Amino acid sequence: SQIDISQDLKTLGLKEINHGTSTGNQWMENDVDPISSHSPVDGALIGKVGVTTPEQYEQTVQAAQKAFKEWRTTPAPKRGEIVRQFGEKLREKKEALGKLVSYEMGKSYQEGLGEVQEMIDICDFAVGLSRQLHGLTMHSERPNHRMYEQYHPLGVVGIISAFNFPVAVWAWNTALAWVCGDVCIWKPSEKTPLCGVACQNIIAEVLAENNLPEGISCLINGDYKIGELMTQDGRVPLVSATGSIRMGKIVAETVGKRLGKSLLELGGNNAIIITESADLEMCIPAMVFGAVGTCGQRCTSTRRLIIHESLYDKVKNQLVNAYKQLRIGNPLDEKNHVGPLIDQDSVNTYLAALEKVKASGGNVIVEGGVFEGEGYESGCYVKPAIAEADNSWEIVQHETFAPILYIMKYKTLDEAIEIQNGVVQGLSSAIMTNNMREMELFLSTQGSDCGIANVNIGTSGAEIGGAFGGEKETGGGRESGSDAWKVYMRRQTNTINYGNDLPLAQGIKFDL
Ligand code: UN1
Repeated sequence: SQIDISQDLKTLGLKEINHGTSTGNQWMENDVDPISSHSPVDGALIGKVGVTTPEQYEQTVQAAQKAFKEWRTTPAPKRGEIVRQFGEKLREKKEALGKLVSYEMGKSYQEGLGEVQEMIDICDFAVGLSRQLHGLTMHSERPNHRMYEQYHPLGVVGIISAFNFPVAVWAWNTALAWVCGDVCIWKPSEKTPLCGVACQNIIAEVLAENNLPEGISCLINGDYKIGELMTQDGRVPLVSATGSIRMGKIVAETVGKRLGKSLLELGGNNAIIITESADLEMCIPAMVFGAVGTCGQRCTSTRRLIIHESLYDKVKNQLVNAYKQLRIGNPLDEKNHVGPLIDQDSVNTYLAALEKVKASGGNVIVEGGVFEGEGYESGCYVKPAIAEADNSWEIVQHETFAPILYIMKYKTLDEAIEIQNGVVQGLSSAIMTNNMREMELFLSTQGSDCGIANVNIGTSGAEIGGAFGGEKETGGGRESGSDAWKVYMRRQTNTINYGNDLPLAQGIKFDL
């Protein structure tokens, strides 16, 4: 059956050919070949999006800088009100946007809706935050002096996002940045450019309804060369980038060279430790969702299971059975659990990884492969696979963005934690246990070295209220909840002398 989302595209203001550069309500055109966005669901062309030229980038930054001058003087709670209105519009368009996310990216419709829900949640969070951009006050060592700190906006924030969360990651960044008084320029993934245009249309409406200047929310499109214009640009004090470790190292180096700030959210190699006391009935769905959800294309996807030897065979059998129940196909059809990979390149990477596992000596217990025939015409549907593997193998050390799960055995919890931490990435981790000592050890300084450590839930599906991000080659950045907002602001320490003398700090004498 033909998939028709034309009504949703219309609701989101999308056309066959869309301009790709915008400062809000102003869209810039040019005659460069646009990006064609094909759906991995059925291979159909969804629409085209214009590519930003260097001249248009220049115009965009100038508009953003100009808007910043006005936006930074708008009281933070008033900025919060704009974000509140944005959240309201997202609620109205949740189904249409969720469907576009599902169709352009390939994740299940449920997960598409979940992604839009994350946008709504972060808007709510940001509205509250707009009255809580707190600094501390300190007691001065000098008499009749007062010390305090305040947070000021940074300026233009660049956001580079990935295809796998084509709308939520932008929202995490931009909703916080806006209440902090920053203006944003967003470069979405060239694999999901229509999601970018759809979001820009929504915020542009809010900005116009409130008579706000062009430049508070800007969109640019293209490949890494367009992103590079931002990373090299001294007028962009913060670049927040989500994507591969390879990309993150280039961004960090380029932004670091000009001593700018970068917020990096890079690859994960997330593991679940299944201990002897684990409640398997509860854990199996968590493990399977973690491994196959979003077709293994979350940075938080479960890639490794570290299983206690006493349970190993039992867990293995239960997993094999659970994988037999999985329905793979059109993600807009709600009876399917898993949709396609993003594109053909990704399918090739998946196949090459499976070959490598076998060549390394891995024992594949759930075979992979590419689906063919009716309903699979895009060529992007693959079988989630499981292999018994060794943590030290290069392929296991590497993040393959596909549904391949590696399982391994352990004897002592110390050994399990060592395996869990024995990768270059440090994003998410979990332990399945009903034993308080095991749980506390896992969460202690001797435990997981990741930015996220969970007990009795999987590695993926974090809520927006916590700080999101990871250590080591995951890049160290934190987005979303807790005090992640601080990276979008500059801190200023203020000392005020309200007395009639000038005592120096540290008791230094300087008599004239
Ligand atoms: C990502 O894959 O880049 O925790 C973000 C999760 C989601 C976000 C993932 N809330 O799985």
